[in-house]
Amino acid sequence: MAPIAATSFTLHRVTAHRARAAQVVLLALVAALASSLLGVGVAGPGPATAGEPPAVALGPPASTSRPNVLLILVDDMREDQLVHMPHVQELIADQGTTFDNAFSTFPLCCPARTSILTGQYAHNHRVMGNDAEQHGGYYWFTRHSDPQDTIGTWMRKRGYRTSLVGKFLNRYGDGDPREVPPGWDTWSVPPGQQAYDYTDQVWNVDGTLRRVPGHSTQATEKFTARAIDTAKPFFVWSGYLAPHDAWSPERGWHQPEPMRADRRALDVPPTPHEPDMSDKPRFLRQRLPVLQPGRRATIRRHSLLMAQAVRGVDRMIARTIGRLEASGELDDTLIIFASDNGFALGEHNIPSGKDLPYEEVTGVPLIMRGPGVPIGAHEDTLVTLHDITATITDLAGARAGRRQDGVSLLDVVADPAAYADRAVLYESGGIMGSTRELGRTSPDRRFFLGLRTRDHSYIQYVNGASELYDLRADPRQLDSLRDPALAKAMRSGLDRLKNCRGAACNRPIRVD
Ligand SMILES: [Ca+2]
Ligand SMILES: [Ca+2]
Repeated sequence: MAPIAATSFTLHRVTAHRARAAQVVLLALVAALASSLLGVGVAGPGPATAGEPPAVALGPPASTSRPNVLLILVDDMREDQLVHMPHVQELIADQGTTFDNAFSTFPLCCPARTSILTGQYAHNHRVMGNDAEQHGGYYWFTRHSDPQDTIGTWMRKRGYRTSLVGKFLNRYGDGDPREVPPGWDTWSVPPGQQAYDYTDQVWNVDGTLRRVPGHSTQATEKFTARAIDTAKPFFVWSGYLAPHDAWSPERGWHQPEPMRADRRALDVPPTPHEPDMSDKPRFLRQRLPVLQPGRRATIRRHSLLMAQAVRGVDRMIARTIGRLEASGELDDTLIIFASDNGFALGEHNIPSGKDLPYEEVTGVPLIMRGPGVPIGAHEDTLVTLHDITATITDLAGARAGRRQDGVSLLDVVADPAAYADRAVLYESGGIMGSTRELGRTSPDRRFFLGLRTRDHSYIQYVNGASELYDLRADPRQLDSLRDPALAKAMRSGLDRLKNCRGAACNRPIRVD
């Protein structure tokens, strides 16, 4: 199929979305009229009393005022760790839509978070790592991108009360720990290394430093409670540290610290390993010797601590949703739950890590509920973290100052067929610190590029090595293929996306 021209593609999407929005508004008007005529309250759309039931049960209609937005972002959580979140499943997934193919396109904290902040791929927002040496971190963002031009400033201009809570961009606060970046009405963020301390963190609360006793997960929920306790409409970005590794002045870096209440047995899978690495590029084979049983036991312990840390976040999210219900705002709030990147726990003999082109690392949980969102649905279209940005501005009617590389997830769920041949670009600043093995410095700080289509994954390293997987036959990526024709087709798709901007990032790419 030939690529659809950008203009008609855009028009089609906008039309579908507007038509659905109009339908939702109409439903709301009918409900309001019925309630005034009958003198009874009508809660939500309810079951259809006459005519044909809708094909898809949608979340509550949007009220006449703008809906609230709550983005809950966890750190380093894998998609398969959702099994440890019963409340998120019941209160968000069962009441909304789960995106089964959601990707962090630069699966490392700072580039991924900046993608949500800006709605752009890393090559457009220019944050390529967590630290200045990697061309990344908060101060790289303020110097080389525009800190006045983010989802915070756009939503604030649109009349939203904006709050950022918890983990922000890496290295933020290393300079002035009292700084409050533009765009945020309330600011509750642990600066510098405090971001990684699970207990008794120092927080910057609206420009004042305060030590907050207790666990980081609990503190994040408390500051989230403060942020949502406001006149509507609000936009709250609530970032949990869990289940990321921990840091403390006494112990340095170590495995995550769950809350005491969650330190109990949980069912975590045995650590995988890859006995035959002969299909992998040589520099990876050398770096990743087959994991021995003792090492695998340590990784399983890490996996358990992450699962316990995730459970704590789950309990806190239930608390937050309870607060929204009590204030009467739950039905009028778009809630998005996501992780900034996935995490390897033994796959391909990687002991632990991110910034890698494998499914466990690029794949992230992404779930959404709220006005107009299909209830209890699963969507398998390929979507990205920067689609979250386009979704929020779409729902709010806010104007993004930057060209958006993503698409609104509301458009995706309204018309998935329009996105059936969408592909996703992977880009990365390093692979487990292996830039030396890769042999040379990449001027744009991208040490691998990749293309993820529905069925295939193709990775190209700057040293010329590549990997190619058929995900239908080999979902665990154990056997990289030598298929020159397929590799050529994937490379051509990759060439179309690797420097894309705006709508060009979302044109169909078909590889057979
Ligand atoms: Ca992360
Ligand atoms: Ca293999």
